[in-house]
Amino acid sequence: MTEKNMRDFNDTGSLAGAIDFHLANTVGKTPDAASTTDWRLALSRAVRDKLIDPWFEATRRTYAQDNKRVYYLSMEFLLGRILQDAVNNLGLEDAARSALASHGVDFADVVCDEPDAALGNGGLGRLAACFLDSLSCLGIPAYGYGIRYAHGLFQQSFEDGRQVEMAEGWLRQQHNWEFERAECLYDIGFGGEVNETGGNAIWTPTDVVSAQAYDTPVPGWRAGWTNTLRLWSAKPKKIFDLEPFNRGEYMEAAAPEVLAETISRVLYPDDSTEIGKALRLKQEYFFTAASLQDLLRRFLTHNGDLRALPSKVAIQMNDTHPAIAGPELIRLLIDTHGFDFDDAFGIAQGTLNYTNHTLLPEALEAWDTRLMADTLPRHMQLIERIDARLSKDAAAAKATARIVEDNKVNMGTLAFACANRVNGVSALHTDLMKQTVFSDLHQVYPERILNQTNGVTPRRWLHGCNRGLRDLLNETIGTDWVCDLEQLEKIAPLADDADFRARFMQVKQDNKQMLTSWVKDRMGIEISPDAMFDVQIKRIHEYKRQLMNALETAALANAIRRDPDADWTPRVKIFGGKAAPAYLDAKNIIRLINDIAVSINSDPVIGDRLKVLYPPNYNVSMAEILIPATDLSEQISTAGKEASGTGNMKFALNGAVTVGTLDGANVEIRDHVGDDNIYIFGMTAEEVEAARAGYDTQAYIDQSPILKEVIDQIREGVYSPGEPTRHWPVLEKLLRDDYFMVAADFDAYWAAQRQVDKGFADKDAWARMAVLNTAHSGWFSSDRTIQGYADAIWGVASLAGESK
Ligand code: D6G
Repeated sequence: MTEKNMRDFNDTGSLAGAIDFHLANTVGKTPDAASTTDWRLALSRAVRDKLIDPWFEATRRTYAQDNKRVYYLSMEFLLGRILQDAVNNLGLEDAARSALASHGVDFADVVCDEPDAALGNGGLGRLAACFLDSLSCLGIPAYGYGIRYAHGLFQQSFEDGRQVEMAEGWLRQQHNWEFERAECLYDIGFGGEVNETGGNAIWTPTDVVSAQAYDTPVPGWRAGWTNTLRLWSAKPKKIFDLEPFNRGEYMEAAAPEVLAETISRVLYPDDSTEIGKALRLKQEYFFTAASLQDLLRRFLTHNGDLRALPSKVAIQMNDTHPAIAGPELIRLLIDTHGFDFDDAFGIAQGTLNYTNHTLLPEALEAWDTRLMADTLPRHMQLIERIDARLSKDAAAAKATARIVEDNKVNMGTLAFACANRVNGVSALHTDLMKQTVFSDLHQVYPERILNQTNGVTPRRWLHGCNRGLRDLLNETIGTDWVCDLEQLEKIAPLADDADFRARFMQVKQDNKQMLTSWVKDRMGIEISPDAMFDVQIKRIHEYKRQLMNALETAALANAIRRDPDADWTPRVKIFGGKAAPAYLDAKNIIRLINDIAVSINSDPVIGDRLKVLYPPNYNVSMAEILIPATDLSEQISTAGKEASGTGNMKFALNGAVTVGTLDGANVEIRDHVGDDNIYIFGMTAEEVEAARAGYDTQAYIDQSPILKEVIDQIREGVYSPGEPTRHWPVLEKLLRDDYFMVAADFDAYWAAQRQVDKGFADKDAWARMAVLNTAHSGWFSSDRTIQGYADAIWGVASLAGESK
């Protein structure tokens, strides 16, 4: 960044002038007529202006150096709000606050007016957003490539405790962070047939749509480097059928447009659950094919020989959603650039890498061969060739891995076969990949799998969302921690300093007070900020075991009712999360939680000893309010099922103590924060698998009077008095198929929670644990993760410090 830019960033006057300018010239309003949204649009444009010079500079330097670039292909980028993050990164908060205040406008109101960019379902999409931030912070030349969904993740409300979904419409307002690239258009074909002419395959698709780029600058810290997020929007090749329109057949005239735009219309709201829809396959191919055409075009502007592609380009496939990149890149190399299959395969494999995010069998993508052949006939041919190649290698290694099996194309196997490196997202998950789902492939290619434990960006997840802790850290250890999170270790010795502990816990208390007001405003429920705030926020899924938490909550209420005068540690239990609309078992759990909440919150005998909240429509912005105010972080998935988790890291970073199983990155959180500063319970991944044979839910329930009482109450309709059978489906599922072993782990969970009660009651000891959780969380920065990818997978270097 030039000195002039630096001056601009610190110059309140210049930002205030820019806001006034944009309010008049971009929004078209005078200050007295401007709404909160108008001010937001004006501020956003003024802030975006500040990104332009550093963005151009980074682009120029990347071209000039012609080093290797990274392309991160992800079906999801769960960005959340952009304005506050940009303001933070640029160091413009004070300037923005005072510029708006001079017009009597509150900065916080303006920031909160922005709809979340919810182009993702949960952890995978949020991880991609954290990675973009870290790539820019580290100055690694990179593009994020994804889909510009017109409708992001659905909005959730509750009606009588039931989840109701509504379409989300973030683009109905002006979205002024992006630049439309009308000229950046690629043809994407579907269907049709393949003909061989003179040894060449010619694919003639029946349907062709255009992919159009929209670019959003992604600034790193203080805009020292700025990358691009390029999202593709589907447009019709032929805008309009004039002939039917003239006949008065307006629907028919609009049909091509509607059909094409359907491809980027809606984010699929599934998360770790089976999907298999034709449209989803089209979405996957649409954004992957556009991205590959775009990056090859860019490569070829400076390089003549595509054999050099692996030395200039690293493509990361975020899960299997872009796994069609293997066959597509091979297709482009053979059919457009004249390579033979073996060379094309070598180039593609040298360029592509694959991150696996789940071992849950139902979430591993597999497409019917018929659907694949109908949608992408040329790719199906190439998949067969890749499979033949794999099976040869497998035979040599005495393994049996295949891509095409039982009329399905296994996308995980395809991605693996086409990748240079394959990584898991926590140490445990990577080990399990080698032992289970990919054991065969690991035998064939023993060097290919490696681990890169996930991380979170400290800019959003501490600096941005927890002002109190940010200020305390800045004052205590300086500001370097923002881009070097291991610096947090410096506060570890202060866990023994009573004054520091008091200040640390005062920050927590202030955050809890803010959450208390938020809850009162949003839900009309009074809670005490002195209670323990116990939070489980994530997608609702059986493996994450919100049900176990709900059952424990009901059991705790029973215990309180029996002996209200005992020395209870008051708790506020907070749930947050959405269920995939078609995932009925998860939706049943949501309704049960809501009914349990009503029963507990309305019981005067329980009073402030226990409250249960389930604020609807959990999203990134809600997480930013909840996490800094949390005392206890619930990370209670069945061991072996949560690949990593990233919420767990955000909580620990913000001084929450974890109650959790030895699953995903919880294992590494324990290693870093130490056994004394985390509550671990339950079966290990090995014990879970050992317990499968002869597993008997009823036997576990019979052994646990505490659990049994709650199960009986649910059966009797205690939580749904108007409709006693309402929650029977939850019980029926639990008794028939407790695959995620809620019953087996319940007693251990209950016991751990009683230890937590005792721990929280000892204010000093708890404060120590809280401080040490923050102090030892530095390793969970996504900067560390991205540096790991850069070194071990991509072989790329930072350009941020390079001379121009
Ligand atoms: C991004 C950044 C901008 C650049 C544009 C096109 O929007 O500075 O001009 O991409 O870059 P290429 O796609 O041609 O590399």
